[in-house]
Amino acid sequence: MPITNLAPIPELYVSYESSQKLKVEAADLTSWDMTPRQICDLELLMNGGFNPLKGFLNEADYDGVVENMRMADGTLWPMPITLDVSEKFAETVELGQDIALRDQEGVILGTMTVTDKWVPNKSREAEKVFGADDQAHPAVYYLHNQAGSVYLGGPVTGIQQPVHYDFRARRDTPNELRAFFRKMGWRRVVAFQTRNPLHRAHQELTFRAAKEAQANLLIHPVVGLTKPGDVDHFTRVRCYEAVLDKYPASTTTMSLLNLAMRMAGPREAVWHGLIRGNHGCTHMIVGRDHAGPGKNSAGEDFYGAYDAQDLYRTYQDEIGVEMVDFKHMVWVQERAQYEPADEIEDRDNVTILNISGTELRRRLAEGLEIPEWFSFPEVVNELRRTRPPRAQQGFTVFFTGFSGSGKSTIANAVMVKLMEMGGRPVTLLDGDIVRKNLSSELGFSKEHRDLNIRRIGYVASEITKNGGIAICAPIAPYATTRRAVREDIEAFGAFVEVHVATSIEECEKRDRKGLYKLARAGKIKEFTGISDPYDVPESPELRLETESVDVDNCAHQVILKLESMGLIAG
Ligand code: PPS
Repeated sequence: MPITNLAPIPELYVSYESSQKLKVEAADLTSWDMTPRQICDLELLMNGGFNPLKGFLNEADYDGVVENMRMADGTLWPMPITLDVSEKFAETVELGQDIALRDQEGVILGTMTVTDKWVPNKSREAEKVFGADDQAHPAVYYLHNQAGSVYLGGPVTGIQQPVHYDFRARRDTPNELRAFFRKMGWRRVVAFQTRNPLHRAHQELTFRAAKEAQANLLIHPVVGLTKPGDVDHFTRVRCYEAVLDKYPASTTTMSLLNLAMRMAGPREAVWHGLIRGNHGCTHMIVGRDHAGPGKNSAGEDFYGAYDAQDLYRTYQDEIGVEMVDFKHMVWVQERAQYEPADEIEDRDNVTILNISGTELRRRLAEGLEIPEWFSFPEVVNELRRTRPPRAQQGFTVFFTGFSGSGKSTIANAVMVKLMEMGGRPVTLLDGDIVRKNLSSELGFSKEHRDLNIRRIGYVASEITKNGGIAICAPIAPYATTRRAVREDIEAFGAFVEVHVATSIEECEKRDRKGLYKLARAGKIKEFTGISDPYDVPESPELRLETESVDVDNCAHQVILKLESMGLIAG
């Protein structure tokens, strides 16, 4: 395998002088405000992390990449790097036109000459790239619900890097890392890709991998976008810093990679290999279930545990970065050390210990002990600071149901009961309150309802993040919007969906506000349950039948649910 980490690789940036000029000129161009994912992609396009890509994929390259992981000229590339935009924006752009690419503050990071514009077949993309058109896969969900419907392709000219204010000293472009390796004389470098905090087992396995490959070690965590629900990168980087001290001096370094992961398992492993090659690494550790997205909607794994290793092996020579197989490390109590699970010959006579990710989260959530053989105390402290036990975290209770189902009444009762218990501030975001204070200009079209729910979700996520309790009680008729809100909130604390399952017949019979009568008479249009849809929640945390149960009992069921989830101390 060639030594790949010596010479600089091509970047898409123009010189400083040209960039100053271009920046002024680009201010007059039609501009696209990039999404967080596009900003990550653009950074790696411009700095050579996605070398040999010269821009967002054009249609021919996209087709090849989707179909068989090859660009039109045959180059291996497994992941579609596309500039998805809205139909409305696409209509304003002609082929051959230059557009400015802006970050979320409006800073122009680069320009793109649009050579291609097309409407992709997203289901095909999902099937081919992610293995299934199943929205349980986070990238498939993103593709169908967040990505724009038109793709633009064309070469990019880089003006400036996205600005990062955090951990600046730990961020390196591929060429900066290459220069560092050259300076240090590191010819063989094994990369460890990660989106999780490192514990003792990881430290052992990475150290062993480096020894086996007779290489230096690069801890190369992803700090762009990872899987929804992951530990935030600020916490993780503080944890990594603590673990770095545990390696022998000057064998190991760490650099942060602003990659937006897709959780595409096997294809993602090949992509990670190419990216690490660009960053000057000669080896990469590929583990069990590398970049796995979790379970599909039938409850099965999307990919086989070793599919990523198999695909990587097939393309290893072309990738140019040698794979180091991950060893499953376990703690052998009698010998007080980590050993590769498959090398323990006396396994019947020794005690083998391991703590799974799920068990770790449970212990953190419940404030239970995490033994020193499992993780370094500094790492555990950081994790506990970010994730206090559940009974001290913020959370959101999200009631959904028809108008007149009893949401507001039950939500009020729950609020009062929680306030009686004390400990955390409680905010009620009732449908009516929100429509008066946050969404007074909105009506009841799908677009407006979605906006209304996203606003509620945003406020609730802020409350949750800051340790409070948010109680929401809108109709929230659309499942996809409820799911999006769930994702936003679960980044900070629990999301407890409560379906107030009063039937439409019963709501209409009660008709407390007289609205159903008006809806039947056609005087209120788009009325949920009468002339507008309601997606019944498939698996809410709690479903309340209200027809023969009084309000106090319904509220009590919610409190019991919160207790059983560990959100309030028993
Ligand atoms: S949504 O769909 O979640 O944005 O709705 P929400 O903000 O909860 O507002 C629902 C309240 O608005 C009144 N109302 C209507 N509801 C449904 N459909 C239509 N067309 C409509 N027009 C007005 C109604 O009183 C709802 O109040 P609740 O508290 O649910 O009874």
